Amino acid sequence: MSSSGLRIWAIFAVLSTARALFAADVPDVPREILRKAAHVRPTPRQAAWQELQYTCFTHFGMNTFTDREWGEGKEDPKLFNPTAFDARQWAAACKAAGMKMILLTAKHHDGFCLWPSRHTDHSVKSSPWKDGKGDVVREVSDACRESGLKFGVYLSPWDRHERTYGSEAYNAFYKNQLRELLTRYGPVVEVWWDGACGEGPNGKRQVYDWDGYTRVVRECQPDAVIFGMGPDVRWVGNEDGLARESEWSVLPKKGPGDQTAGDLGHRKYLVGATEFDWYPAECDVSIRPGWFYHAGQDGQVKSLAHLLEIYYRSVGRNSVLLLNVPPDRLGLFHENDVARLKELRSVLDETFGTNLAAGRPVTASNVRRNDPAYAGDKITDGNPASYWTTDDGVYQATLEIDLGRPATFDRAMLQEQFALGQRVERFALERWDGGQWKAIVEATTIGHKRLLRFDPVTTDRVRIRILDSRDCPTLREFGLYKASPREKKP
Ligand code: FUL
Repeated sequence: MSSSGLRIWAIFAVLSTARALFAADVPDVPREILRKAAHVRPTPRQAAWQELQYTCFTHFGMNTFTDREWGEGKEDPKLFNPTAFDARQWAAACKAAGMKMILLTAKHHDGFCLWPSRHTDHSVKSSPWKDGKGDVVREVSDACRESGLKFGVYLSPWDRHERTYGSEAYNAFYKNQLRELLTRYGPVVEVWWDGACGEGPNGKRQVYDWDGYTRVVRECQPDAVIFGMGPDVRWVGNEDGLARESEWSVLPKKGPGDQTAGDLGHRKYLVGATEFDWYPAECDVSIRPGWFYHAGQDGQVKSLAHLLEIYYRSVGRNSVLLLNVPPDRLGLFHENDVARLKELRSVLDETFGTNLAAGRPVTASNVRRNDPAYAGDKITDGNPASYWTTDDGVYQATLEIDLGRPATFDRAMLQEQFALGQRVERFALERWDGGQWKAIVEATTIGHKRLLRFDPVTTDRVRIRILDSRDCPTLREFGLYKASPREKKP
């Protein structure tokens, strides 16, 4: 065989092995099951939450004053005294960072309440702060409303202070606290229930009335999603802020079992499934090593490069990013954290400020019923309500985008019309090199948003190839960008 013949043979062998491996990995799931999964939709509250994209977690409370991560519940309320507390400073920093919500630890595991609860004295009302007349939840929720941010609450189910914990009476106590938080402070868009409990082998055991708690949330704040032990939003499975390479919002019913497992919505879990849930992922991570403020960590605020990595692998992988910024003992976001948030924002704005595909004509291989309402250029019109889709039974398609002139880019953004379901399993991006189409990058899921990074490419035409979709694919928006020089190489 000639050397060029050998090369062709080798390429062919590699390609067939790759195809065989993919086929072995992807079981044959009947099309009706795939279609059923593809048609599971988010509830309006889940869809609204998904659009927030980038949100702020604030761990603030007794631990801020004891330099701990988990309090014991025996702390003296007199320790809580943030001398320069200013929730507007938090809100201003979040707003400038482009975050859309503040989710506050109204009560952490130590049981100390940041609002004057009628159901316990272990709260701000027993502290010297504002002579016991202060209410952190009030001030933060007001500051959010004033600056156009949404507001969410973390109410720890595990409570190391409350004496009824471990008995049925605690469920009533917890519901009463929920009711206070959800009726006194205006709209709440997310309620956070974590599953942590460090009671140990001889510790108290609480049988939580999750269904009862859920009913209280639905009754008091029907638009709020419930995270974690609740039905609406799932923990991504790590505290590093990173979603999976393939992050599905549709999972077989009964939950994912092990939330830390890989590729939870993969076809292999769909075999034999008959019911599905929309159960999207949220990525929680702290900007510092701890969730609470520790002065000793002032020099350990995550770097710009680290935060960018998190952003691309959370917001850019069909998840919502919940980035924790812990206020200090003064009751303020620390200047180092504020500066880093600002830096991140300016780099993201620089990268995503100019979409080189905006308004450009798109030719699609298939358009549903040939109806211009679903035409290819709906993906470059900047209108999130419009989208491209195909006829039923079409699971592969191509969309060619004419950039009009050679453009250089190294970032791409794709969105499905996720309110209709999540469908795309695999797609590729290609560039026209003047004579033929060349691969840029291949990836799996899209969902609400997929961000891709690759080496700079210069071309005047790009092509999206939908390689596999559970039902007729949809695309809502598409973008091409040149990364800010302040971004390091991927
Ligand atoms: C965990 C808690 O135990 C940590 O303290 C922190 O609040 C984190 C976000 O959730 O379950």
